[in-house]
Amino acid sequence: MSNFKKVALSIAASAVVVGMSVSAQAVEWRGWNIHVPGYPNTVAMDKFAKLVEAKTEGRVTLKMFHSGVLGNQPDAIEQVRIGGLAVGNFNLGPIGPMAPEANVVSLPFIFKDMGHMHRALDGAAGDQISAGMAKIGLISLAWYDSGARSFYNSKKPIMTPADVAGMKVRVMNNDLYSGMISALGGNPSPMAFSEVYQSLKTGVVDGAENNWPSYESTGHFEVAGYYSLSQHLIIPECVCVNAKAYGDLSAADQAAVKDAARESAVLQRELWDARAISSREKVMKAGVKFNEIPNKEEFMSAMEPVHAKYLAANPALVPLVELIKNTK
Ligand code: BDP
Repeated sequence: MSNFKKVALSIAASAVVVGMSVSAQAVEWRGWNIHVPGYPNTVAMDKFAKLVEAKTEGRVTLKMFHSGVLGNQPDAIEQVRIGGLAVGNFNLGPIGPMAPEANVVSLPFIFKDMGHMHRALDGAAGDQISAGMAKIGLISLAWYDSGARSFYNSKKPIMTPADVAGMKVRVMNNDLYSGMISALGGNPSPMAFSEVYQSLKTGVVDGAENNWPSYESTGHFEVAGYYSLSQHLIIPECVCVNAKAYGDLSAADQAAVKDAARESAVLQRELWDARAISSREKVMKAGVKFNEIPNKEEFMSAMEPVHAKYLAANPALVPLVELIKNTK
């Protein structure tokens, strides 16, 4: 054997030894979260981090980065997919364009209410959605709540679809949301969450759509004071982990991490319900003009073409959509 080969072999052998000792050491994960301190997801993700460390007896530690400091959501999803980051609390909205099964939750009005969404996600439909996410490298360990999204704007109360016509409305990055605004005759403007406040304030957009807690925590209510209860989207969120980082753990540690996520989700849902009420109270006290939608069916039928177009382009998803609609 040449000297060169001997050296190469011994380097390879020591690399194996180093590799083994590394895997026996603690794994340090970094986690992304878009929300500010005190938000239900932030508190729950911190609890997740604590539980991960406790339940794996320190073999896995998780350092959470909140307030979107590690970047916008589409980029963070990509990072968790490729392993630049291990963990993220993601809304399924911006995951949808990459994972077709996960995109069905972004069809307007697909869920009747939060209970329907929970039953679907906790059942067979949730399993199919998780499997679709796993195909793109995201393991969904648990589902978090994100309430129902409604329209808000700086101009006027929205009562009928015609009121949205001509309005410039910010949406999350997903063609389904752009299609939804266009179907109402509005002009969709996909943009990062962090840019919405300034865009509303300067009139770059007239409105946006979100749940009560995000409308309040971002201060959007200060610059877009009409909130109209359309509840057109009920989008679940995940505690997602990079598939390889998760796959590299022992079976026992995988179970521990999953347990930790599920326990954090129980807390998140409790905190969510409380925050939805307190956020609503806070913005109402601040003078937000709130209205119910007299006839939601008008919005449902105006948005129906979004479903039809999507399913015509993705016929393989028809059974999943049916499964969700038929979940009692
Ligand atoms: C919030 C979600 C967050 C999204 C945000 C948005 O929790 O993940 O980034 O909406 O509208 O409700 O971008």
